[in-house]
Amino acid sequence: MRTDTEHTIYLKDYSPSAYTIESVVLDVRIAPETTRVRAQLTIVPAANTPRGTPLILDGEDLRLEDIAVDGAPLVQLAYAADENGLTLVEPPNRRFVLETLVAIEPEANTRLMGLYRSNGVWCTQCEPEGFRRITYYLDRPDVLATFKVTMSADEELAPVLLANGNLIDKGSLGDGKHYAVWEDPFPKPSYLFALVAGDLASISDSFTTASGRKVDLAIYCEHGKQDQCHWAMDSLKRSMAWDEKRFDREYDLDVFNIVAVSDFNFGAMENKGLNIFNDKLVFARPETATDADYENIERVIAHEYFHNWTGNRITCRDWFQLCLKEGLTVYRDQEFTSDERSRAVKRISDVMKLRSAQFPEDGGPLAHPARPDNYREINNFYTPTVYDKGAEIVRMLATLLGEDGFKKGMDLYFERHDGEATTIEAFLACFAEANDTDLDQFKTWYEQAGTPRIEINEQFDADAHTYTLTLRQNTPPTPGQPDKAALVVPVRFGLLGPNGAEIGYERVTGAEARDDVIVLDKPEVEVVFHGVANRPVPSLLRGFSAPAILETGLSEQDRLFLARHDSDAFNRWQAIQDIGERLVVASVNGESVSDEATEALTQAMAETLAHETLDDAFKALALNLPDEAQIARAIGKSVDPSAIRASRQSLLKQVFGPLADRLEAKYEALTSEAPYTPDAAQSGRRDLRNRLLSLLATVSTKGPELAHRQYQAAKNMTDRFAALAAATLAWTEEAPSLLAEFRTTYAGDPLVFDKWLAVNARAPDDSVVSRLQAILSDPSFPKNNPNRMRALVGSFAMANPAQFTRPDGAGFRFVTGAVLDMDKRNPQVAARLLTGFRTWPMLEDSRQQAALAALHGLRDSGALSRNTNDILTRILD
Ligand code: 0A1
Ligand code: ZN
Repeated sequence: MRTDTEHTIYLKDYSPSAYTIESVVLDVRIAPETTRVRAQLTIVPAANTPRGTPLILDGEDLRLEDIAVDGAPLVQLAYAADENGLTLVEPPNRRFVLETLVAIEPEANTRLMGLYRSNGVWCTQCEPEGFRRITYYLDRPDVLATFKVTMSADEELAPVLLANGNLIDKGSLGDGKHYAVWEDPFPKPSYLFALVAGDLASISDSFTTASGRKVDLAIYCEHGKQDQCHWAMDSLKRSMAWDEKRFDREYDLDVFNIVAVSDFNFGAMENKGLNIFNDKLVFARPETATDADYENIERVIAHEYFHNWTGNRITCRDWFQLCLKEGLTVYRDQEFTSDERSRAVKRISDVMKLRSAQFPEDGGPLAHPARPDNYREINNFYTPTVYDKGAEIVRMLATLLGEDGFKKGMDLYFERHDGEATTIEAFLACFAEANDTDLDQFKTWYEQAGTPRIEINEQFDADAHTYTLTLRQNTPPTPGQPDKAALVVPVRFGLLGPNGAEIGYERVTGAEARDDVIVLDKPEVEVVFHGVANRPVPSLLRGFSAPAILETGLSEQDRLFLARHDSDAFNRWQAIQDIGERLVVASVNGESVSDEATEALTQAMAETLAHETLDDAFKALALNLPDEAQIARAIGKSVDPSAIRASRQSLLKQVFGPLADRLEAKYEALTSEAPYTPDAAQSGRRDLRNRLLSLLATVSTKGPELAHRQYQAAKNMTDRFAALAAATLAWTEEAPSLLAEFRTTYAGDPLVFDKWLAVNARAPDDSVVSRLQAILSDPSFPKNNPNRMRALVGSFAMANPAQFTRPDGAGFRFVTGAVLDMDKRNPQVAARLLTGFRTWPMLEDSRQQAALAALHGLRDSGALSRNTNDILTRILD
């Protein structure tokens, strides 16, 4: 069905631009309804560009009002402007200045790409292809120019005027208007351009870099919200210090500004010196933000700041290289959180996220390599694969090369490519050279889609005192890639002796085993450990050392042993999850689950709960069964999400029911009167307490009452929302009234409204779809706001599998209906909501038919945007 090849762009077709732009001088006259942009581009033909090569500039939704070359107006035949851009038919064969004047309408811009207006504030989003909606340009990341921007606006409507770089001039223009001039000395691609104009409040602070440069920091927001910006500021300063300490990276401008806006398609954007944020990733105070919000803010502030070196100073040659900046920057923000909080807990949470978001993508119709080799719509490639698998690939490099080797590679990368737009090949070459090694095969991770499966066999020879591990890898086919090559898989391991301690061995033969890492780089490798007196229990893929699915064939006994003794916290958690997963899967498959098996798991959970040294946040993650989506992935085909839910709920009761008294006692013991702080220790304690509440709401008759009580008594949003979620997800009798109360209490706060929408969307009862439909159909529902739509529709499609996949199709139709409606205004967000369907081929037949009917209905409903059409076509392929 993949017939639409005319818009497909291929990596193999990359060629450098025939023209470059050295410098940009912009004059942006901001005014309600029509904003005018005068651009002076200093353009140079590349050395090998033949005379007379047309100059093709990108442009979208622009009205050209004036055009001149070196000050002389252009005659009609010398250029052509259409809906895709502007062509100069025969530009000068030397450096020249092209001047254009265009009119744009930010108020009508509901796509939120280019210059748009959010809550009265003019702001921009240019990555990946938004700059072309502001002026005609070579809108590609390998064209790097310096920018000088003069902005003017009505002083009352927009007292604050911000752009990239340093402020070099400002003043009054009379007539109630004023102006500001910003200059960014660092050459940058157009996607990093930003400006903001509006009536904003701010908080300010400063940071002195290691080399003594004082940087002025400010966070801008709507009036009255300043007190909610302090956590973001604190996170920024810690990020700046961390990047100096860990990667020797200092900030390079005199100012660093952050602006919070209410309408934003993604999380945040790393524009040079002027980061623009979705306000949900800035605002925090204990009464309205949860611990998870605080942690997210810290993470994303760090992420965008880290982009200054990995993304801005060194950028991407083309959009195929997106994970060069994103995978690496996610890796860096993960390391930051690990250093600031608990490394083990962070790793487990990241792997849970990878499995819930990236694995389904990698195993379904939307699978693509971390570096794709073709795309129709680049906006659809800001994916968990590019970001999170991209980070896993960098992490594997660090595992294979060791801390020092990895640092050497990073140092060389920063030194060699500063100021450039580069590629994955250039990045890998730095690590290969710095470590005198070959990474050619390793590169396959970037080029091959799909999650590898690793199968393990073991053999103990009591006479020879040898213990042999055989590791096999296999990556299933993905769209367009039927045959897969062997990857370089670092398998971190340990061998546990009878008392749970690591055993020693004399020597290893067979495959390469560096310290505690076996390198699985062929379809099959064998490792023989000599001098082993008793059969050890292997702990494999420690710390989740590769983004793979591990099949060990270990017995329940071995898994219980690991759950009790493994010194690797990740694998300890994994062992408990594996036991739970096997029990739920067996029960869904109608196999009998012995009392003994559930009792053993109950016992393991009891030990975890009572453990003296494991931290609270770890316990919160361990005291659970894998979620419904994880069970579905383990089953793999003909999935019936309702059956999974039923089995899982009943197993929760069997496993945790006998512990109800202990859960409750611990729940009470964790009560704290300490004033709220968002640090790891205190939030871990709340995590565990709220995890116990959620279990109690499901397995104990007292649970609903406890949830109700906690809801009323809560002194912060973490505890209040956790109580509401516990009641709603267990659909207790009080759930509807608590939901109603929450809605009224926080009526004025859009970010809390999102929490309410998201928890409503996850309710398990059969009326959920009609309730959601009613919410969405209310004329006052802010349908243009991406956060609201994602909270309601996205949460339903992604986090309520049993209701989304109802066999009557009502869940599917609710989502396609919302997508169709959203697509008219904001195609990027619509396309993303539609990815909720990415696992439909895994469903049992009647649900598959219902999903297909809804998808075909969408396809037949008229003209869809390129974004939505691209996702739809790939899903149906
Ligand atoms: N570079 C940003 C992500 C981003 C991408 C596209 C956007 O608008 C369409 C906005 C942000 C990041 O990684 O944070
Ligand atoms: Zn990023």
